[in-house]
Amino acid sequence: MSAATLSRPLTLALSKGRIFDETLPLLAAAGIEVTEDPEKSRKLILPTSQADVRVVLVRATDVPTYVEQGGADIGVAGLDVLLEHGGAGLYQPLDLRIARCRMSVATRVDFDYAAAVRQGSRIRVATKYTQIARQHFADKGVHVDLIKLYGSMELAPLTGLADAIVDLVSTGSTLKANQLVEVERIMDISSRLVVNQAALKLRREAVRRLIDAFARATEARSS
Ligand code: PRT
Ligand code: MG
Repeated sequence: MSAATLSRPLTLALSKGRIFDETLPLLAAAGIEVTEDPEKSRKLILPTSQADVRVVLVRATDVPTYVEQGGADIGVAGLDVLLEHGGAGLYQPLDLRIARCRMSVATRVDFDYAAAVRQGSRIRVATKYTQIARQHFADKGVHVDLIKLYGSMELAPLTGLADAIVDLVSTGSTLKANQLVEVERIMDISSRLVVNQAALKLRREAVRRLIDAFARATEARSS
C-alpha cells in the first residue's frame, strides 16, 4: 500500500442499486451520510459527511477486485459475487444481511427435473453463476453441461437453449412472469463486508472503527 493510498480518505466500494440503497441506512447509523445521490449525479466518487470516508461506485461484480487490489479499502458484495470471484485475499468480517435473496435452480413447468436427476441424464444449465452451479451439481453428483450467460437467464429454457437455469430469486415474480418454476434452492444469499488485507493492517484503527459501526448497525436492525 503506497503513501498516496494511505493518505487518501478511507474508501468504501459500493454498487449502485440495491446494495447502495440498503447500505445507506447502515452508514447513517454509523454517523456517515452520503451527501450525493448516485441516481442523480454522474460522479463515481462520492464524499460523505466524514471527510476521512468516501464512497466509490463500481459494478457489483467489480467490488471484490477493487478491494482485493487496494482500489478501495472496504466494500459490500453479494455472497454470489464473492463465491464467483473466489474471494481469496479478502477479509470477510461481517454478514450485513442486506440485499437478501436465494440462489435457485429453475426450469420450465413441463420439465421433470426430479426425473432427470434420478435417471442420471445430462442436464443443460444456463447461468451467470458457473462456479456456484458447478459446485452444486458436483456435490449432488448430477451431470451438467454449463452454458455461461451474462443476463436474461430466464430466456434460456423458453428458447430451448437449456433445460434449467441457476439464478437469484427474490420475490419469484421474474420466474413466474416467464412461466418458470423454482425446483431447488441452492443457498441463501446476502451481502458481506469485504476488507483489503493491507488496509486492515496499515489503517487498522479507521478500518476497525468502520467494521464495528457496521456490526452495531446490523445488530440494531435485526433486534
Ligand atoms: O444489474 P447489474 O448488471 O448492474 O449488476 P448486478 O445484477 O450484479 O447488480 P444488482 O445491483 O442487480 O445486484 C447486486 C446484488 O444484489 C447481487 O449480487 C445479489 O447478491 C443481490 N440481490 C438480491 C439480487 C437480487 N436480490 C435479485 N432479485 N440480485 C439480482 N436479483 C435479480 C435476479 O437475478 C433476477 O433477475 O432479480 C431478478 C429476480 O427477482 P425477483 O424478485 O423477480 O425474484
Ligand atoms: Mg442486476
